Amino acid sequence: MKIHEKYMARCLQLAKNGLGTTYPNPMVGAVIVHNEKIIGEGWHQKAGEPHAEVHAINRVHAKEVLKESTIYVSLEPCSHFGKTPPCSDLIIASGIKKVIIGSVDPFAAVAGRGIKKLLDAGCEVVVGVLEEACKILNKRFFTFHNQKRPYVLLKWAESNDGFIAPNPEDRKNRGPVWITTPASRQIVHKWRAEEMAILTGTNTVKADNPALTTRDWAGPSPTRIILDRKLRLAKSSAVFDGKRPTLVITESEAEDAHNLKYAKADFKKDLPRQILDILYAEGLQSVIIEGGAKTLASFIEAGLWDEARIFKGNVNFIRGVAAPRLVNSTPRKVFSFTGDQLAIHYNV
Ligand code: AOF
Ligand code: ZN
Repeated sequence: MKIHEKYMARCLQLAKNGLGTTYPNPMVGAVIVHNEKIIGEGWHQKAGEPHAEVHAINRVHAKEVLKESTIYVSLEPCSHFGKTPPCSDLIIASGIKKVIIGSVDPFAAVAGRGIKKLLDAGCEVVVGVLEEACKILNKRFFTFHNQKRPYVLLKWAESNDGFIAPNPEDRKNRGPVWITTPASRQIVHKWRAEEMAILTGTNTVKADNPALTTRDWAGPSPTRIILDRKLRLAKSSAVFDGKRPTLVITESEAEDAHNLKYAKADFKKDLPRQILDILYAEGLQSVIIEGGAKTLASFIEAGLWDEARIFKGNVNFIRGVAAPRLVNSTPRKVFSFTGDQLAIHYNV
């Protein structure tokens, strides 16, 4: 492996220590190298706390060697006064002359200004080392700032013969239907804990009465986004239990209440786009869409999705609600889980 890639890979490794705690900030790692030895390392741990570069510089004992050292950082050093002062100023003041950067920061307050500051101060700057990996690590942050919308994940389970739910008649006759095994519920709850929002449509709330929480996984529950065009969903639905922040998207008027907010949209046209605009305005950097078929299909048709996670079970439904079909799936990511490793349970 080439030398820059080697140290940038270490930055990425360090950055991942911030998984789940840096939001809404990205995960960032930094490494300081002197005579081919790492003399300081750091990562951004929590929004409001020092950035990766600050920790790395603080870890160097012999500050006088900084002027002969190189700093590697997975994201462009910042140029703005946010909750903390600019890292590019700190690097310049430390005497470091060589800065190797993974990716430009898409955040509008930085977006190249950190690099400019460093160049203006006479630093040698290299940009784009392991760039793709740096962007993938913070895919939610990059999508949010570059595309002005949250990162969109689609999730569903389908029967072996391609149905997302059995026919309502069969549901009555057959009782509970499992697409795969119970272990999947835990995986799904882990996934929910990794996202900022979880969205489901009216029919799914009616049919399954899901709570959309992470009760089988130790992690935060995302904000629930519920589509309820005419506000006809039962107030007793689990999603309206008031225990988690919940945002209802509707055409009707309603008063906000504890943990319950309403946002208006026109359901007749470009609904997925409007939904993502609402989530962007709320500062939500990602959303996992857990059906049903109609809601999933509307995002697929609009091309507004980034990743799909599909469980394929062994059971056959013969008839039912057809699973969504992915169109234009490149360059998006599609993960399929087959066999009995994962499960989705349909309540009846
Ligand atoms: C860096 N190094 O380790 C991180 C950066 O409010 P603040 O001061 O924490 O600034 C947050 C912004 O700083 C964030 O949106 C992103 O653009 C950048 N994050 N920058 O130089 C870091 N975490
Ligand atoms: Zn910074």
